[in-house]
Amino acid sequence: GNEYACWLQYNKIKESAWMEEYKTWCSNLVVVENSEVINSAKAELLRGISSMLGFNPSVLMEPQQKTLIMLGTIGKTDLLDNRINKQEFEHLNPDGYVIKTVTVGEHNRLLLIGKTEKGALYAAFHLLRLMQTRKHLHNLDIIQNPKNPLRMINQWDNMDGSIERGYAGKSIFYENNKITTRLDRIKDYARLLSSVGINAIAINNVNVHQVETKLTTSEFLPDVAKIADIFRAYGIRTFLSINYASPIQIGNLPTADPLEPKVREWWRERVEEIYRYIPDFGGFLVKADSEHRPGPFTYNRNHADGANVIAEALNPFGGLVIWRCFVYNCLQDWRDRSTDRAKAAYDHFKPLDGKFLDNVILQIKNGPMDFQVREPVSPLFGAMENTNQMLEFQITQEYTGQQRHLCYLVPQWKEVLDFDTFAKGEESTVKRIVDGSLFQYSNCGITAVSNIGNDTNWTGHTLAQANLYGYGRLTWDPDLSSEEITDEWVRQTFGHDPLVVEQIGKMLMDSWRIYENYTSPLGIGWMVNPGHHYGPNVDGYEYSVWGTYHYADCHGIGVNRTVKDGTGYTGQYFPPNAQIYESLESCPDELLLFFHHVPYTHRLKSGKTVIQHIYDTHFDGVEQAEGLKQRWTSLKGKIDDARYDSVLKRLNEQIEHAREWRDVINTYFYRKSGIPDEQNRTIY
Ligand code: BDP
Repeated sequence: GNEYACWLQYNKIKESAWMEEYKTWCSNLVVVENSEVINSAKAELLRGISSMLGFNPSVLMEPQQKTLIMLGTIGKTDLLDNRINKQEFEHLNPDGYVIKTVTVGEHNRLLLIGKTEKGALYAAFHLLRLMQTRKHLHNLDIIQNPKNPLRMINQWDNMDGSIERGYAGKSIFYENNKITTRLDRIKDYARLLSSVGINAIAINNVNVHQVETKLTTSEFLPDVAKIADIFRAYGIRTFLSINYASPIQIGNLPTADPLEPKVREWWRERVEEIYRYIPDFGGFLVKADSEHRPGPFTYNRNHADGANVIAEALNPFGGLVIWRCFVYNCLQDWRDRSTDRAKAAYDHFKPLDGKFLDNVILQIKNGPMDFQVREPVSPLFGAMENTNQMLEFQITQEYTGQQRHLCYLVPQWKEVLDFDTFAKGEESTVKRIVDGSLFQYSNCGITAVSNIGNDTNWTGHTLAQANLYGYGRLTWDPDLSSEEITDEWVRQTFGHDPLVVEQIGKMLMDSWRIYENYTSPLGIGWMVNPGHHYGPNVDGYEYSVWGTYHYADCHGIGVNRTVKDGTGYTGQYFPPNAQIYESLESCPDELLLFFHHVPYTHRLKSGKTVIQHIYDTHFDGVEQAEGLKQRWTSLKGKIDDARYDSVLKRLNEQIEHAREWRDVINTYFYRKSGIPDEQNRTIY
């Protein structure tokens, strides 16, 4: 069905001019190479073309016809090499490719040529995207090179079939503490991921329980290998999340101390066995000393000691250790105002710069707290010149409406990627740090927590498919604009009706701001129900151990994170960011309460007081949520019923919950401050 296909709809082309043009090119396909990845590319081309054009192209070993497509890799056959300037490939990464239409005399060739076979696969998907978005094929001259070496997905799937922070059904990987036998769905997931350039995946939750600890053993490795086989055919390397206490839990050792020789030996043996099953195994993702997970701290070792012992074991096989920096005290005393959770990652990791082996990468969440609707960028980016870094986003909408609310995150991610850290002067943007160009990291990139489950539409909210799509596209090229990505996605997913393209585009582009408007204001975050994190609860986390406070009282609100008289967090940034955030005058409105504690009557740059801003955004936010529904209902009849109805249902739910947010937040602040709304709207 349409819901299941996501952006790989390959709908029959009805416009005859396009049909004619594409038919000319796509009737014949020359593929001489024969490998798993090339076969995936070929299969996808056949599937897409036959579905869009209604016939099966002939697959040939030799270019006999006048006009045809040729697919392959550079340097493998004269057939391709003779038609293209090989120098064009010299500067490409292994995953790069060239798409070109060349005409020699009577002959027209559309060349899809990868630097490696993965590049050829991406080129095939690119061609299908061109067709789905109705682009001409006769004058193509495209060179594509992914900016990030690692373009990764983290599944937070548990083997009992549940998904931590999953809002789209159960796991497609596991059921009943076993790996699923329904491998078809995993293959379709691989197609979706590879179509947007994803090349790595960690297939189990970072919180590794008893049973998942055994994924690294022969009890489960044969089945893990089956999953890795599927992903490999789509250019994706498989990783496992591991439990740092594995040597104790499955190795029967008395300790997991990284400096203990027996522990070192144990990891070596474990890794050797894994590579016997999965020769191109990616490596391990590790959440250690974080939220009650075991780690090197137990043995008074630091994170570099902790990561390096595993990295040593993986190194001979080209494997990586991806070590998460989400390390903070989750048992904090809320009465202690000197501890600031936002500072934790920097404080833990910055002193270890240069101490990690080269096949270790530090994985850093985009913000210093935890995937809130708005946070500043983590000050750790750029602060470790001699340590590989990668960026972690959350596609799953834990704090952004849990796929019941529409919240398109591409604009948020763009802001993070474009943020200038000034780590090495101007233009030290986050995207240039994690793509490796600023400090010449070779192991780096972007990762994100997936938003899919076994719901028919994968993502619960059908429009949340756009987040997965947009994420992948940004990992390939962070310089793409939100608008370009959105337009591509809508056209591929819903077709080309101008009203559909315009309205859904607007819905997506406005949705993050709308969600922010009716939820927590001005960068303060966290006003959610503890535990499941859905719906408003202003003081839910205020007197708890998690380090997530807003300090609202009858006078004001916000966290003073200044160096002058606050927690000192602003000092973790490079100048001029440190000064910009430190000063009340220059701190941007949208992050004001993240950095400063101010009275409700404090005037924002917008000219409004903080309290009036809170009221206004919450009233506006609900109206805007209602506006989303109006846009959607204007498309009735232009979208298939299944998708139309399911999205409408979610939008109704969103409106209802937006009202709840508005009323709870406004009432809370009215009662705390005693200051009435200038417009006298209803506050309870
Ligand atoms: C938090 C989630 C929790 C994750 C944790 C993490 O609430 O479920 O385990 O992040 O990233 O956002 O490790």
